[in-house]
Amino acid sequence: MNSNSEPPATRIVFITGATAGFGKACADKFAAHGYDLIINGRRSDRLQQLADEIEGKYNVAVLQLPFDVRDEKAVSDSIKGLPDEWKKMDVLVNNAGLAAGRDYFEEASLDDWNIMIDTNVKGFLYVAKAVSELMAKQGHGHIINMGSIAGKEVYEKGNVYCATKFAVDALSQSMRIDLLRHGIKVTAINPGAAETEFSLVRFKGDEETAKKIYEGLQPLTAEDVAEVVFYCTTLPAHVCINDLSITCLQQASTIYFNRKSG
Ligand code: NDP
Ligand code: 8X3
Repeated sequence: MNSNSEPPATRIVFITGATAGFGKACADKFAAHGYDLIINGRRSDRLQQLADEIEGKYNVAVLQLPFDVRDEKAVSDSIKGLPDEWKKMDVLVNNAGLAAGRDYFEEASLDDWNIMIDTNVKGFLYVAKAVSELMAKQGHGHIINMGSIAGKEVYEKGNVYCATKFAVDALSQSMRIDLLRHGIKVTAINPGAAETEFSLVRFKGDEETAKKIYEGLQPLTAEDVAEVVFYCTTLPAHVCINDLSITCLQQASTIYFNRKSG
């Protein structure tokens, strides 16, 4: 843990997967609205860069919490080891995740399946569990889980990635029920195609294949998703958006697109 900032006096958001894409855009959005940030990701250099950028732009405190969400002990030690002031989290954006590969079921790689299950389900749970313990003690909080439209309907070659996002959907519902007595809001956000580093990661650095996913589309941007995530936190205390799907105008489902040529 890199505790390089003064303890916060304002609202705190903890964002996993803040080194790129949705998480990074959420960091900027929440900071712009005066939140102090706890930012996570595996790439420490990017966390440092983001912290410098945000602290240069906004008058907020940023705490870097680099860990791999798949490492149960690192997750637990990092969150339990937070200074007391930083444990008073108002919002968790449980966002770290990835797709690895897009292959027919019988041809897919077990390594790809393991990394997705370990990150999107087990890592997701390690973070959610540790943070919900803190929020239950303080009697309030808002957990925003990053699902996907892939967690609402499966598509060809989506197999295990879709299954992990169906798990996020089921767990969001379960968490909402189990955390009800603590006054904790649980929101699942389910984006469709958004141009981030997601496809580059999924296709293991193959830029051409990654680009094809967005061909003929004006896809969602990370900032579009951050806008929606932030909006969900602005509603009155008694109002909770439970589940929200968001696509670009040219996408109607995981497989129906209105792509423009040329
Ligand atoms: P990016 O690849 O741009 O960002 C992913 C983030 O997750 C990075 O900050 C990465 O950080 C972090 N991450 C990945 N694995 C781990 C890990 N083991 N431990 C800690 N952090 C990790 O993708 P997006 O921003 O698009 O994706 C964010 C979430 O949104 C994912 O859960 C994804 O499934 C979901 N999603 C994406 C959609 C899209 O089309 N882009 C649509 C719907 C949902 P680092 O590598 O530094 O660890
Ligand atoms: C990412 C969206 O449709 O590529 O979750 O699976 S999709």
